Amino acid sequence: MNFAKPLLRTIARGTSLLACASYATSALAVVGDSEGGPKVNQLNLPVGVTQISREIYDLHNAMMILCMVIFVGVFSAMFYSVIMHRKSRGYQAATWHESTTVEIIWTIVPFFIVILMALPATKTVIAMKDTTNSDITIKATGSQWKWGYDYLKGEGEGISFLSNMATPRSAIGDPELGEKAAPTGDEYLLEVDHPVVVPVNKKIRIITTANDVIHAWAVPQFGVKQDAIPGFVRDTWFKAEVTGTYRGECQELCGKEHAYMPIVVKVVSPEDYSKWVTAQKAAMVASADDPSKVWALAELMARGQQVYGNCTACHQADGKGVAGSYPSLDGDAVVNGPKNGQIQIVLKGKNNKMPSWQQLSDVELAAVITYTRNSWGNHSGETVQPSEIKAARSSS
Ligand code: HEC
Ligand SMILES: [Cu+2]
Repeated sequence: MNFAKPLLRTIARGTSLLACASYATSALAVVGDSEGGPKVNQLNLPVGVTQISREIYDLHNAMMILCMVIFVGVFSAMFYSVIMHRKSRGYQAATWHESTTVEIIWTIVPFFIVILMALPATKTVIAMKDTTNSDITIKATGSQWKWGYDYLKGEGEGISFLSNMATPRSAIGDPELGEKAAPTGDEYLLEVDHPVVVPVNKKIRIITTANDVIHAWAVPQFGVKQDAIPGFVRDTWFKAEVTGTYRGECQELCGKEHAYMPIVVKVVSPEDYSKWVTAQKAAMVASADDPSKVWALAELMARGQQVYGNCTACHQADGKGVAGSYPSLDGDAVVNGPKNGQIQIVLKGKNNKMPSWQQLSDVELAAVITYTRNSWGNHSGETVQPSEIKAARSSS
């Protein structure tokens, strides 16, 4: 069906242009297209930047056209018969039944149509499932409501980080409190603090799994969508052919903040990728932790300030939170109360609103808790040591 592709794309683009033109005058909350994400008034699938995504796009269009042709054919015949051969024109109903010829035709024709659709689709589905010979393997772990990434194989092996949505919660607004959303820009709800970085033109295998409920890792521009299931390991792959930033979202309803766990993948040149790997490795060495070490308050504070980046979206950098939605940690009774109360909340979460942070290491948790207990108006002066986090983990 190669001859049809340019034609189909032209038709598809024309349709979305038409739609854009007719909506251009209405006021939109998000002004422009998001870079590597959805476009304003986008109607069709993105063509994408991988072989697979282009194949999906072409299959989708080809099948839509095939369906349209059948639709028009069947309904034309039906309406023609109903209108032209109506009783008031003096037509007599035919009385024949059980025509073997007709029955054979209406079995054979759909059979060939199905084969016509199944052959190219099967070819693409098999290619999508072929995760062999990958250059880099990355594990993506879904949890309520963020992604964790571990580079398991290939250049960058050993790198691991959490990826949180970077849009501040205060910009989302709480409809229950009568608040309106105030979009921060074209990347609203599609921006993260730590994007996945991969080299261009390399086969990247993504292994998906989850900590709590089923999530799904999906990036439309790559033609990739794979469920992330707790206790199971699934995989998918992509080979991006164009450098740039590409965006996706969790695509399996996973709870209250399902909409707030975006996926951002930066595709860079091989040289830039090597630079990024070197920088990440250096940062990991710098923050490599000796779990039995007793940390000084100043050390924990410095480390805790970095880790607190995970918390600013809700509790804000000044610790004041968002009235009505996210409690202020500044002057908070829990933060200024007994250590263990706070350790339990940060470790396990609270009321399904405050997420669990069990994925952070003992040192990171000790540091961030110490940080909140000694910042803004809080001056406990005491440290929380990694050993205390370890004890709290094993006692639960
Ligand atoms: C997704 C938004 C969100 C993020 C991110 C978040 N929190 Fe919370 N946090 C909450 C909410 C909501 C509550 C209140 C839960 C309740 O009381 O029902 C809360 C409560 C708390 C409390 C208890 C306060 C109290 O008075 O009960 C502490 C301590 C806390 N968070 C610390 C942290 C730390 C440390 C981080 C970062 C590692 C963090 N939070 C990240 C939403 C968040
Ligand atoms: Cu999810």
